[in-house]
Amino acid sequence: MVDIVDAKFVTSAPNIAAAPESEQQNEVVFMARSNVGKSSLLNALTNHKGLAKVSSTPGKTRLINYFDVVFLDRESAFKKEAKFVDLPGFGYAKVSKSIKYDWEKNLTDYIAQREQIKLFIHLVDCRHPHLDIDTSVSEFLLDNTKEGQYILQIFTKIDKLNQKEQNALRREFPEALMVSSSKKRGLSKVLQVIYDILEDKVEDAD
Ligand SMILES: Nc1nc2c(ncn2[C@@H]2O[C@H](COP(=O)(O)OP(=O)(O)O)[C@@H](O)[C@H]2O)c(=O)[nH]1
Ligand SMILES: [Mg+2]
Repeated sequence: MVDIVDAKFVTSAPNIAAAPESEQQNEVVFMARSNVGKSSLLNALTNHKGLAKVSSTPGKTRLINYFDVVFLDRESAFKKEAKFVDLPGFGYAKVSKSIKYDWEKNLTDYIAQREQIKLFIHLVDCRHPHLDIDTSVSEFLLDNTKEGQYILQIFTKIDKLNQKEQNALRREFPEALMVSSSKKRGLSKVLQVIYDILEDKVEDAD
């Protein structure tokens, strides 16, 4: 079992040029449309209620926020440092031909160029699994991830679906994980998967 035993805000940056210097490829990027539950998940995973402010005004923050986190593997007592990176929410502009027009250039540059990223976590509201903007993001990620980088899709707010609906979603997206931050479901699985990827304990790199 893996826990996060320490988490603290480090800094904010408006773009990749201002991102913190680092020699390690240990960044986990969280991306989602506004209001999908990104801040709530960051708080739940780190067990830190105020870490990412759960904003009542979606889309307000346009900065990339960095958090230092420490994982603890309870079996081996091994500690692993990583950075959680909270990207600004997307999806307010109209979806157009290319993601570059409906999503900020800063973000696409960041995703395509920031070599310290190990894992992209794409959060999707379980009630809206087929929005164009999320499909664009998935395609953009598949096109832009480099060797050694991983993509993980996570459905949020799973407490909003009944068991039958959850099963159908699982069948359609067998590789995705499902969480409820409010009901604290699926969180330890997410932590384990992130940890294993950071530790290169997974086989299927894409
Ligand atoms: N039912 C339910 N609501 C959630 C969950 N996670 C977040 N929310 C709610 O969704 C809204 C947006 O959450 P927030 O974390 O601020 O989303 P963000 O804009 O992606 O950072 C808030 O009203 C949260 O209380 C969840 O797991 N279940
Ligand atoms: Mg937020």
